[in-house]
Amino acid sequence: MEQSKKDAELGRFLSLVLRHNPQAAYVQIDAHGWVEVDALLKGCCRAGKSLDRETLERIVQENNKQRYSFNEDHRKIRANQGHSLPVDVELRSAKPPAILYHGTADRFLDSIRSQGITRQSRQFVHLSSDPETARQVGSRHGSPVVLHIDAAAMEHNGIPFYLSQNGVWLCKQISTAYIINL
Ligand code: HQG
Repeated sequence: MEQSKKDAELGRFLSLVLRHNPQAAYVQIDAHGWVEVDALLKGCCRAGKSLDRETLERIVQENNKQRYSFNEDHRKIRANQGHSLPVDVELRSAKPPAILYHGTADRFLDSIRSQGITRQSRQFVHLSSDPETARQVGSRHGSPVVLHIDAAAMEHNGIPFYLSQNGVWLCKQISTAYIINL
C-alpha cells in the first residue's frame, strides 16, 4: 500500500535517527543499532515530529523498502541497513548472485575509475540484485548510471558479501577490476 505523505516524511526522519543521528530524536543507539521504542516516541515528539506507537507500527509495516525492524517484543527498533554510525546489525554473510548492480551518478564516474566504488559516509557499499532498483538509487545523485559488478569473481577471491534483512547486498568496497562496464 502507498504510504501517506506524512508517514513517508516521518520515515525519512526515522532513517536519519536510526542510521546517522540518534541525537536528532534525543535517543541513544546501542552497539547493535537498537533504539528503545518508548524513548523514540517521546524523543520524536520533543523534536516536533509527532509520532505514536500505532503510527510507528504502521510505518515499519508499510515501508516500501522494509527499512526498519522491531525486536521480538517490539520494545526496540533498528534500521536494517544504510548506517553511517559504527553499529553491528548482525548482518548475515551470503553468497551473492553472479552479477550485482550499483547505481551511481555520471558525475562520480571519473573518481570511481580511479578509486573504485568506496563506501563514502556509510559502513558499506550498497548493491542491488536488479538493475531497475540500482537506477533509482543512482538517480538520487544525478544522471543515473548502473554499474555491473562481477560478484562471482569477488566471491571467488574471498571478498565477503552481506545480505541485509531487507534484501540489500553490501560489501566493503569494489575495486575497478570487478566493475564490468566502467
Ligand atoms: C558514490 C538508499 C565518488 C556512490 C539507497 C554513491 C541505497 C563515489 C555515492 C542506500 C565513489 C554515495 C545507499 C568514489 C562511490 N568517488 N563517488 N570513489 N564510490 N561513490 O547515499 O549507494 O532509500 O552513501 O556511487 O537505496 O547512493 O535510504 O550511497 O552514488 O540502498 O533506504 O557515492 O541508500 O537507501 O551515496 O545509497 P550514498 P548509495 P534508502
